[in-house]
Amino acid sequence: MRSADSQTYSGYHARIPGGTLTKNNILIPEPLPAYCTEFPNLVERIANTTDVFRVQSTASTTSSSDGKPNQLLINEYSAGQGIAPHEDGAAYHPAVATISLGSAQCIDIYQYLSETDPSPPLTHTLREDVKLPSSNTNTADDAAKQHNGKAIAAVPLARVFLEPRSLFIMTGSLYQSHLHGISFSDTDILTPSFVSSVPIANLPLLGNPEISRTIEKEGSYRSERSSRVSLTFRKVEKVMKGGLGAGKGKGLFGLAKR
Ligand SMILES: O=C(O)CCC(=O)C(=O)O
Repeated sequence: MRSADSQTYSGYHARIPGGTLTKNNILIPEPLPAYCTEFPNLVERIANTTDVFRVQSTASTTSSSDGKPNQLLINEYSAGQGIAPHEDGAAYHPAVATISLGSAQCIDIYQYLSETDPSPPLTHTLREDVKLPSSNTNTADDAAKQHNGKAIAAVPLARVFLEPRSLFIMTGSLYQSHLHGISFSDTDILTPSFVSSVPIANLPLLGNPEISRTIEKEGSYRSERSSRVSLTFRKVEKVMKGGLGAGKGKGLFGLAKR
């Protein structure tokens, strides 16, 4: 998957159709490719499945309120590749819809441990018997890394198993005040509770019945990773009206890296 609008970030490979962001977080729009707007019309299907992309118009929002994402991020990971915990940034409406293709991979949700501005605790889980670590049990000593000067918990707060052909929607505080990342590993160990590994939050929703059967018998399920491609749909809130021609001569062409 190589093209003029593709870049490589720490091993995995990323491509961003739908337009380019200026340094001021304004999208210079380009049409999304036909493979996600015509057949299959993924954009329409996502808009029909969830209203997370329906923006309320405000003075600073110039996106349409049609409930559709307007940018696609395509990442390709080989076994062993991942992405460090991060937030997607202020350019986006706080929602993301990710389709996974190829291999399965776990995505991890991390909390900030900052004393002044911690991530809020998760208020519910998909399974009541799944115990997540409370945010109060973490201290600054548990922090593994920093992001924008704020300490991040070393152990993920939650883990979601992204099966091939699944749609994962993340919004609310998970998007706005937590971080997400994918471990640099070639194996995911799926467990139902916090024993040897972070429990899988979406176990009851998984399509592969083999996983629950194996966990019931053996206590965990081992998923070997191979190549995974993710299609991450997002909505940039500010869109340049008229596309590229509109910004000429207005000093808008400092393009953001991502
Ligand atoms: O590939 C994924 O599922 C997550 C990608 C992601 O978080 C990103 O590229 O910002």
